[in-house]
Amino acid sequence: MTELLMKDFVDRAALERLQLERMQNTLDRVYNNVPFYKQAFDSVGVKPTDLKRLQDLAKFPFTMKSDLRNHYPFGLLASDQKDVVRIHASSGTTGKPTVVCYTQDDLGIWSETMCRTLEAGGLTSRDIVQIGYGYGLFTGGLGVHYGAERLGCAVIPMGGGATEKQLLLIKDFGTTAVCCTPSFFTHLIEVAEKIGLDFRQTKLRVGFFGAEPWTDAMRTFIEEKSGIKAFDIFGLSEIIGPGVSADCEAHNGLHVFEDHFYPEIIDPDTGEVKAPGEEGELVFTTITKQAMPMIRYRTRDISSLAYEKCACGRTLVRMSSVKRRSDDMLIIRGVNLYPSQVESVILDVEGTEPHYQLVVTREKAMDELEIRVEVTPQVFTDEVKVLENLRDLLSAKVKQLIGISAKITLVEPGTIERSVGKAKRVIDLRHS
Ligand code: DLL
Repeated sequence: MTELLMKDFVDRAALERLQLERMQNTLDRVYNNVPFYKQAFDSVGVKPTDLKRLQDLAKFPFTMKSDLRNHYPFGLLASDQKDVVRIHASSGTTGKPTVVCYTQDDLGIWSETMCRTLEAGGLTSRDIVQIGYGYGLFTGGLGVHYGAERLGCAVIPMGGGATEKQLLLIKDFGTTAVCCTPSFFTHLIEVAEKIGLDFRQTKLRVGFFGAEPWTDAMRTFIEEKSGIKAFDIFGLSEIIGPGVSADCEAHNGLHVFEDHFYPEIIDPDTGEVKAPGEEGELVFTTITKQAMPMIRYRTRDISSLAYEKCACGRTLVRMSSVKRRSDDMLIIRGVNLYPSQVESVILDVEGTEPHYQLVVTREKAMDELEIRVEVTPQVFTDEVKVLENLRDLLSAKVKQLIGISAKITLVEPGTIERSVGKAKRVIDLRHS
């Protein structure tokens, strides 16, 4: 076991002492260095010294994405500008990007937690890791890259896209691990089939998939089609990038690297902290980051926390995999719906492909949902009756499991646009 990996198996009492000390230091630093935090703490009458126990964090105010935007680009810096060595940004849906900064120490933390992420999926310095996340302002590419290098792997900095070249390198370079979005990997599977490349005949054995929600049904699809083991990796730019939490071989939630990132689950409406096991919005406080620490950052991601020891032996808390965000919920004729629910239904039915899109329109004040689903080439060339039966079956399942009537449109393989990064599953035309 490497020295880094040992950090995943620490005694919880010792971990909590370390967290408290680090949290106290962080609160003190931001209060004294960042006017935004001083004002936010003062406005609710709390001081860093009010944090006597970890639970006292609940007294402190939340930080939101809008706070980063309002202090664009560098207003939340807690370090001297000269100590910043890297800047990333995540593109918001509207307007200015959210900017995040790193000191040299922050990059060290990041490569450490990404290294632990890859170790949790069984990688060692013998592995050849192909990075299919985008490089650039997005944190995916460089974040995973540094972690893999820290582990001593041979890193192939492919970046996103270039599907056929990705496949060529997997075959010729003997890539053992691939890192990309799950939706892009389904595209790699598809093109591999087309050009007659069988992953089982290559050295590829594991994939680290994240940056977007994906279901257990998708994991099964990926593992069965490609023969590799699929691990879920989670993170967000504001907290560090990828490397906030990681799946282990038990696949029973993602271990949060709690010695750096302190998680809470809150009720998104009241802001109250919820008990372990209860579902709610995930909130993180960074307790070691220097350049841009985040205090109680609201992620909008829905999850729950489990503190029981994992079958893998890790003592770090597990967060349930993020299947939805509070802001990707569609309300259609009063029914709440998440794209991931549709994904589970589709992948449960024989003859479909994991390429789908939800199109929402409004006609005469009535919301209409169309679910476009690709079918397999075999089904597509079958008789019309087969297609009709499949459409009726999907429609009935959506009605039964999600409680909504939707128009199902079965489309030819390859019709829905493939993503190289995060998939765009929803086209909402109601407000355009
Ligand atoms: O997506 C960081 C990342 C890169 C994570 C590569 C994993 C792999 P952002 O662009 O800031 O950062 O987007 C963060 O993506 O709040 C979630 O909503 C979503 N997300 C990230 N990982 C997962 C995952 C990167 N494993 C936002 N499952 C987060 C579900 C995920 N959602």
